[in-house]
Order: sequence, then C-alpha cells, then structure tokens
Amino acid sequence: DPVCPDDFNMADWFLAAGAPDKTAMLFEDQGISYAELRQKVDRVARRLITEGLLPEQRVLVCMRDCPEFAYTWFGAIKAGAVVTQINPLLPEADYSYYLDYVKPQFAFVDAASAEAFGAAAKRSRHGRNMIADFGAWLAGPVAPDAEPWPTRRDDPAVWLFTSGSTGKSKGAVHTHAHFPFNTEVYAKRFIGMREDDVTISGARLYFGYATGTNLMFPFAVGATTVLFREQPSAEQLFDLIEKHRPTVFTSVPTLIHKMLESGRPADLSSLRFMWSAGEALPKELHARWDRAFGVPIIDGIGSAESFHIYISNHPDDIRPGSLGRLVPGYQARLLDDEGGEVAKGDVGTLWLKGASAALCYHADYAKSVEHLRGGWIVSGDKFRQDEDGYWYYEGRGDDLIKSGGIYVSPIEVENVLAQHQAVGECCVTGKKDGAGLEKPVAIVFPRAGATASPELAQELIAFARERLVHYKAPREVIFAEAALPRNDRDKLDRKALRARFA
Ligand code: 3SK
Repeated sequence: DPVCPDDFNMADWFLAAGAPDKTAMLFEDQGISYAELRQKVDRVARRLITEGLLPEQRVLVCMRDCPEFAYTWFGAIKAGAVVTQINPLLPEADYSYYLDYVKPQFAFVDAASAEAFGAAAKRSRHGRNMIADFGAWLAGPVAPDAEPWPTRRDDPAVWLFTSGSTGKSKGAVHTHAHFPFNTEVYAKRFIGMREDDVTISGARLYFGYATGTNLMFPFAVGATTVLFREQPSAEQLFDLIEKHRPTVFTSVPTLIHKMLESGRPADLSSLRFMWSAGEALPKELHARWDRAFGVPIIDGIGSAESFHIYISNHPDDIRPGSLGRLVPGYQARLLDDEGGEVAKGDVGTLWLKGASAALCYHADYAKSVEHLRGGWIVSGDKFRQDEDGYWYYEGRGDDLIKSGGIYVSPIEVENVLAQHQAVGECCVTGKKDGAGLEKPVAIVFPRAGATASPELAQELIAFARERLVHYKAPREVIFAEAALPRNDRDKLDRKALRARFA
C-alpha cells in the first residue's frame, strides 16, 4: 500500500498538497485559497468537537456543489466522524429513509433541501442537529480544548451510497486509507493529474465519482476545482468551460449526448481530457464526440464499493467502446457461475481486489456477504477482456438476456443501435415471447427530427440484424415518448424500463 501510516486521517492527507495562496476552489467567480480551505476545515472540525461529536459518529452532508460541501465533508472527517453525502434534491420520504439508516449526529443541509429535510428531521429521532445556516453555525464558539479525535488508517471514514434514488441504497463503508490509495494509483500515477490542472464537473459532488474527480483528486495534487451550485444544462456547461478554461472535465454518457444534441459550437481547447463513467459510453457516441470536439474521453468504471475507477482508458491509450485496462494496484478475475476462470474473450463475472474495497454495507449483512468477500468485490457485473487486455462492460448480471439459451449483452446491442441516425437513446432488455422465451427488445427514444413509426422499427431491426449475430438482434422495437428514465446519477433505470415495457 503506497501511502498510509497507522496514525492517519485522510482529510489531512488530501489537504496537504496545495500551496497556501493557490486557488483551491473557484465558486461563482470567487477564489478560495488552500490556506482558507484548510482554516475552514479545521474550524468545522473544532466546532463539531465543541458541539459534542464523539469518534465515528456519523455526519451527513446534504448540499449542492459549493465550498461548504468541501468544508463540512473534510471537516467532519478531520474531526474523527464518519461522513456520508446524499443528493440535496430528494423528497421528504427519501430523507426519512436516510435519517433512519444513517442516524447522523449532525447533518449539514443547504437551502435546496432545508424544507424537505427539515420535515423529515422533525419526524425522526435522528434529526436533532440539522445545520441549515452554515455561516452562523461556523461563527459559533470553539472550546479551547476542542481537538479532533485521533484516527487510524483502518478506521471508518466515509460511507458511499450505492446507486439509487429510491431511498433503498446502502452505505458502502470505507476507511481513511481507501481514498488515498485510489487517488495515488489511479488519479496520480495512472491518469497523471497535475498541480496546474483546473477541474470542472457535470456530475454533482454527492456522487462518489465527482467527489473523487472534482474534489479529492484536484486537492491531492494542489490543483483548482471549479464549483457551481446548480446542475447546469449542456449549454451552460459549454459557457462555463469557455469561461473558466478547465483542463479536466467530468462527464457522464447522457451529458455527452446532451452536449452533442445541443448543436452549440464551443471552444473546448482548454481541456486536456475528460472523463466518462457512471455507465457504458456507446462507441458511436464516443465517435460523434471525437468528430465534433476531439477532446479525448477517458472512459472508465468505478463503483461505490471500490470508491473510484479501477478499469480505465489512459490519456495516451484510448480504445473507444472499451473501458481500457485494469488500473495497476488492482487485481481482477473473470469467473463463470461455477467459479472457474473464463477463457479470454468470454463473458464472466468480475471479481475485483484492491486497497480501496469497501469493508461492508452498513447494516446489511446479507448484501455484504454476497458482494464483499474477503477483500474481493463481487458486484455481479459482467465483463469481457479481449486478446490485447482491454476490458468491455457487458451489463449487470440481471440485465443480461438469455436468448436461445445464450447470454446476450444489452450493451452490445445498444452500441449497434446507437449507430443508427434515428436513435437518440436506447435500452435493450429481455421480453418473453408467445412461447415464454426471453428475446431482446429495444426501447428507443428517437433523435430530434426522427419520427417513430412501424417502418422505422423494422428498419432498426434490419439494421441490427446486418451487424449482429441473429439471436442478438431485437425482435421488437418499442418507441418511448420521452427521454429514457435515469436515476439521480444519470444511469439508465433499466429496472423501471423493464417493468414498464417488457
Ligand atoms: O458508481 C459509479 O458509476 C462510479 C463511477 C466512477 C467512480 C465512482 C463511482 C461511484
């Protein structure tokens, strides 16, 4: 393990690199230096201790992207708490779930969620210390002996929630050592993040992907992050990139799609690369982006269980359609249902090991035993590795379609359909035919200018048949009337689509 001594606090590690006068965060045209960031984080820690925080009590951060997110998130960790961040735009019922599951000692909430969170907090025994006015709270007293609790590398530090806007997501428990490990092996060594980088993100900070790329990674190398409170539209993102001239942009496939669809010409020449993660990036979308803007896309895959990306393309080695290579420092195996290694080129279940693997899911024994096995993460995701060692995502185990007794990857079929000019978004899933056999069907939201019709459906089926082995081509195309549903991390909600259409 490259970084952590026994006595260790990850907040200190992440905040050590930046030169005091360097801008750590640029927020609504206001620069915040590393000196100020460290001072505010320290004050949050001391205020929490003054207010009675005990070691490893939970602190919930429910904020849109802003400097206070960073102050409270790192401040709570520095104090010796366990911090967890959640979507600040949820309804009351979801906050009731999170309050009862997390049982936070303190919760930092911004104006966007104050009402819904406040209502949930009133009903919960765990909503006592909700801090909605951060400025006033920070200005409160600090006891002279308010020292942060000492922490060790293997102490819990953060819970990262698994995907899901339904309130049923679980906290993957991570220690202080997990985040520096991935930051060191992935962001620094593999990707080569630099002090002169300026980062910007379309994905929001509560999503672990962006907490990494737009907060932890830039801080770890003393770089600058650009933050803005509201979720920007595609056009606003173009404006922000042209204005702030970042070098690294965090995106997700659906955002890449929206930016392309906006048709707005843009000067993205400041970007040395951009990330895509969260879900598979269709090869065709990647090619369209390359043609339109030419900014290299680093497609990779991470998870709440691994903290961050573990298989990734490299700025100098990009293979569109592929996730790239295993990040050195991680080990991976591809196993069949009997636990044997699959042959090169075959689809298997990924077993992933590395020093950022979550310990467990908080308060979920069955799920922990199933997916977190002695240092190995077994998420159920299916992958394939080609002869050259590049990895391809094939979907979650329960998303695979068994057609004619053979597994079909929805991603492979979607990648083909995405090449058709009439297809805006699509989701391929299994649907039982008249004989009760599962067959692939495609749910398609047409691109602007294309019209859904039986003729187009037939054309798409024929298009897929020309490019895929017969049993993989969709038997039916169902047109959606609106953009396909996504969860709060912009991942396609396949379950909802299956329930509705298949
Ligand atoms: O959940 C994800 O998709 C993810 C992707 C990259 C990095 C981190 C995460 C949680």
